[in-house]
Amino acid sequence: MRKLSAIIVTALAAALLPAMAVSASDDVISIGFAQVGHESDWRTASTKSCQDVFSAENGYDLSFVDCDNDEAAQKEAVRSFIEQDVDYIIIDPIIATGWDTVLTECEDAGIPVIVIDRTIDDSDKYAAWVGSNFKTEGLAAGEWLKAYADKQGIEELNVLTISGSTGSSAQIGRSEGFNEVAEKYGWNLIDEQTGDFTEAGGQEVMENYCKSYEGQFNVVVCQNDNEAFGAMTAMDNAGVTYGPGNDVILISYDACTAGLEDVKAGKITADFECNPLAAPFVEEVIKQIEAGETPEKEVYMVEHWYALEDQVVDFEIDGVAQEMTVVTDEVIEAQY
Ligand code: GYE
Repeated sequence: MRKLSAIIVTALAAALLPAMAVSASDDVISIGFAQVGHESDWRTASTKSCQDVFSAENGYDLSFVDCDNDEAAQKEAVRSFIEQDVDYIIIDPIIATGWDTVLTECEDAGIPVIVIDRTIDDSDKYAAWVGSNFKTEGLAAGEWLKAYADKQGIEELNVLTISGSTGSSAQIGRSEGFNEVAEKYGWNLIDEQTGDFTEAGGQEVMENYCKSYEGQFNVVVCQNDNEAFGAMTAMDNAGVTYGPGNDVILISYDACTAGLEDVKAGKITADFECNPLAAPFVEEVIKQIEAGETPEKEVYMVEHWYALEDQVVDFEIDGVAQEMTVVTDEVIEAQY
C-alpha cells in the first residue's frame, strides 16, 4: 500500500512538474533596457536603480545594454530586444529625435516601450515616460542665480556654460530654461560648449575657457556634477577660485552624493537635483499594463535644489515659490 501511494505520488509529480516549471517561467517578465552609457555618477545610480528593481528575485529577466553614448548602438540594442521578443523595452534615449521608425517596429511587434529620464521628442509610440522636467531645472538654476546675485550685490553676470551631450533632452531643457532667465535679466552669456556630461569633457572645456576668457567670467554653469568635477580641476590649475565668496559662482545639476559633498565643502555654490531613481515608477507602469490598465503617459520625478545655508535664497519659477534644501551630512548620507 505504502509502495503504491509512493508510485502514485511520483507519477503525479512527474506529470505535474514540467507544467509547473513552464507556468513559473511564464510569470517571469522579460525586459530589455537600452541605457545611455556610463558617463556619470547620475548614470551609475540610474542603472543600479533598474538592476535592483528588475532583479531575478523580483520576478524579472533583465537584458541590460550599455550603449556607451552611441545612438546607432542604442537603436541596435532595441532591435535585438525585438528579436528576443522581450515583454517590455525600456529606453533612456541618448538623443531626443530620430525614434519614430524603431518605435514603430516595437509597436508592430506588440512590445510596450517605456521611456525613462530623457524624452523622445519626435514620436509618441511609447506607453509611458518617467523622468524629470529639465527646463524647470534650468529655470530654477537661473532664478536662484538672480536672487543670489542680488543678495550679494553682484550687478554684472558673465556666464560660461559647459553643456551636456548636445541634442539630449537634458541638455536642451537645461539650456533653454537657464538661457531664458539670462535673457530676461540681460546677463552676458559668453560661451556654451559641450562637456558631454563627463569629467574629462568638463575639464577640457574649462581649460579652454580659462585661456580664452581669462578674467572675464564670474559664473560657470556645468550641466552635471561630473563636468563640475572636471571644471574644478581646470580652475584649480589656472588659479581661478570658485564657490561661495570666491571669484566664480559654480552651478551644477544632478546633486549626486559627490556633488553634494562639494556643496558642503564650499566648492559648488548651488546644485540642482535630477532624480535618477525612476525604476520603482517604471515597475508601477508595468504592473498597470499587466493588469490591463492604461498608465499615465508622463510621470515626473520629485527633485530638490541644494545649497549651504548662506546661499539659500527665496526665488520663484513662474510665480511658484521654490524651497531649497540645506546640505548637511544627513542629506548627503541619504542621497544616491
Ligand atoms: O544629468 C547626466 C547624465 O540624462 C538627466 O545624463 C540625465 C543626464 C544627467 O549623464 O549626469
